[in-house]
Amino acid sequence: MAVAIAALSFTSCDKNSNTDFDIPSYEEKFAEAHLKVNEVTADGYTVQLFADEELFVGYNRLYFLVKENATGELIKDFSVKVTPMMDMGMMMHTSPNEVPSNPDNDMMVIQQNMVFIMPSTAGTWNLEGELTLNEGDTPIAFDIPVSVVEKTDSRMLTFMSDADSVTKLFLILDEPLIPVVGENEIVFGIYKRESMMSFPAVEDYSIEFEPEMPTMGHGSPNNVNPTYMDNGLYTGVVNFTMTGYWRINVVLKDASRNVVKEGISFDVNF
Ligand SMILES: [Cu+2]
Repeated sequence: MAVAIAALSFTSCDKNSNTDFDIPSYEEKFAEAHLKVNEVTADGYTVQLFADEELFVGYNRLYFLVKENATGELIKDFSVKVTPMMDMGMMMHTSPNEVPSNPDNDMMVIQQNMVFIMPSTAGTWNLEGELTLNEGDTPIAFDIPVSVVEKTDSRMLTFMSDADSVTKLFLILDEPLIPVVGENEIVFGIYKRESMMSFPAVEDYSIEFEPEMPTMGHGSPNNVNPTYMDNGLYTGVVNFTMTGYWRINVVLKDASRNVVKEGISFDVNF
């Protein structure tokens, strides 16, 4: 800030100065609000990958900006689609991922949300991508290697369905990302493994949850069980009556109200 003010006072009486001396570019502003994860060059373009934080096992929001190398300018109205792929040596598999879109109709950015189901300690994650500059063009292929960590308080649980004993399921906790005392939006996501190359969202389950403070022996009132939104995400309300260590106990049921899993929980510390 001090630099910006100095620059302003220096140039304010110079009639020839242009006004862009310290106005951050779109790219700079975006980079300030996000973490740049990686970037790769493909066919004269640079694909930049940003996220809200270091990529982790759970539900991640990924953002793509694309620059034309010849001009150094960001391009707009492009499309990017990536497929997350993990190479585990003996086998490869993908991961649940959503259809990309422009966040808030911002044509400079493509957002694609996805769930990384394992940390990079178990293998190598790569985003296999296609960049399309104009509709109908042949897509430009690119690969972005990424690193995925496991959070201390895990944001994903994986288990077999107790209802049929064969369906492998993935339950994620998305919100609250930054819990506060009082009512928080709580967002869960459910996905299943259809094959190593297909992990679709589960849209017809129900989720019941109960927060408790295990070390203090109490829960909280006014929690609201989630209802289905879209993309496998279910939204409700969790009430944290104080800061500290909370355990969120979850019961999953299928469309016929059979218990799919119980006795599972997420830990939240704040
Ligand atoms: Cu894996």
